[in-house]
Amino acid sequence: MNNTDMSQTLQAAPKVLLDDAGELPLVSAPELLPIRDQVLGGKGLSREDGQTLFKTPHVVKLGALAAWVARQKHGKSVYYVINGHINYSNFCTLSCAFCSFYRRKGKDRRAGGYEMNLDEVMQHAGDIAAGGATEIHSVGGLHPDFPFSYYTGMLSGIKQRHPRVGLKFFTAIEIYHIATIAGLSPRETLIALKEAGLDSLPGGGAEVLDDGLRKKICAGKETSAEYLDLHRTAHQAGIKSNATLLYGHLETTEMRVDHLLQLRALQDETHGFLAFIPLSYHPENNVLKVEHGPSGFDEVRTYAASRLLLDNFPHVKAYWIMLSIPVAQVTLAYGASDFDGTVLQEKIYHMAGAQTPQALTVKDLRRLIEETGGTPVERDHLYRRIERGGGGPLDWKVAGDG
Ligand code: V47
Repeated sequence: MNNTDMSQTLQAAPKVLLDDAGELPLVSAPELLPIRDQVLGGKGLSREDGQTLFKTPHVVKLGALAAWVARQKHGKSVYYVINGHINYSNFCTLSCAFCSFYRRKGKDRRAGGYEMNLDEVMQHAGDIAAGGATEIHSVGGLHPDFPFSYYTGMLSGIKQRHPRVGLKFFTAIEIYHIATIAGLSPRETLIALKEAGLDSLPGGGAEVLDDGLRKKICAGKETSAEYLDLHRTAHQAGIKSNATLLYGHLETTEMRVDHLLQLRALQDETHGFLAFIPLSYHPENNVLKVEHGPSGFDEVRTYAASRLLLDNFPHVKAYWIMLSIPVAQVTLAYGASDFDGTVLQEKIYHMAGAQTPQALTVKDLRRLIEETGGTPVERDHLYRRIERGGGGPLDWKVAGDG
């Protein structure tokens, strides 16, 4: 394309492509022009386009394009949730190389193994709900001897006490584990858990959907197809979910692109994913020999590439706990439209060396969003808008569809 053609294309493009300073983004990134045209035309990007996203030196321009996509989907709204985490136990029958959280029950010489009984779980849930949370996120290790009733009891006990709070519980591998304990199929297990109070599934455990790499970093975990199948089954059972990518360790860019395309294909089939969360690898206190996690540059690139490739996902989530607060804030200019939440009591990343605080206040979350020019919108676990009254933390109601 010569310069005259290019300026005609740009003039014909919608005004919203102009950035705040009135300048045309992407003019000096020729490799991104066909990608921009595809995005403008609403066409899904190809595997080759995906490679370009991860290789282009024009990361800032990539970010502008991804931010434009987020704007088209959500305007200036940036979502956040008042939530808390309950990591009910870190005893696990697996020993994933990247994981700093797990301990082998009775076999681990390291300190720090723990398990909560149901009273303790209820206590934590009560604390989280009393702070006005609309969502509880709960995951744990594959515990060697908790019975099925532990998992159903956790859900039904919390639901009974806090019926309005959304319960986003259990990764795909936990569901498989619980199914084995229960002697049920994964589908039957999901239905039983839903009846007990399960509302949605978090996206954890996807790691990288490449079975060769999975053997190295998470041997014994479900295969890529099994991860996808569990989410498919959940969506078919009316349970929405998220998806993740653990990046910045041994994976290649081809694997990252392939991972995103597999998720996009499943989303085309089920429309059951709410958000995608890129999880940057934290290298401390585990056995995966990688000198350092991804650079800030790689982090924002991965956010932008994810936003552009996953055109059918409503949200890309900036999980500030592992990004650091400043980088999380910057991802809002690279396609992220959700800042996650207050995240009381998170353990997985803090055991892997995350230096972020244990929780953020709503005031901080809103300020961080406003500083980027975004409009903070409180959401629940299904991205419905929450309205708060002046009657204390429990004075909230679902006000609309986001
Ligand atoms: O499954 C474990 C990852 C995940 C490390 O769905 C690590 O809303 C980096 O999935 N370095 C758990 N990552 C967290 C997770 C999540 C977080 C926030 C929101 C949502 C959501 C999901 O963390 C694990 C694993 O993939 N992880 N160890 C580590 N050293």
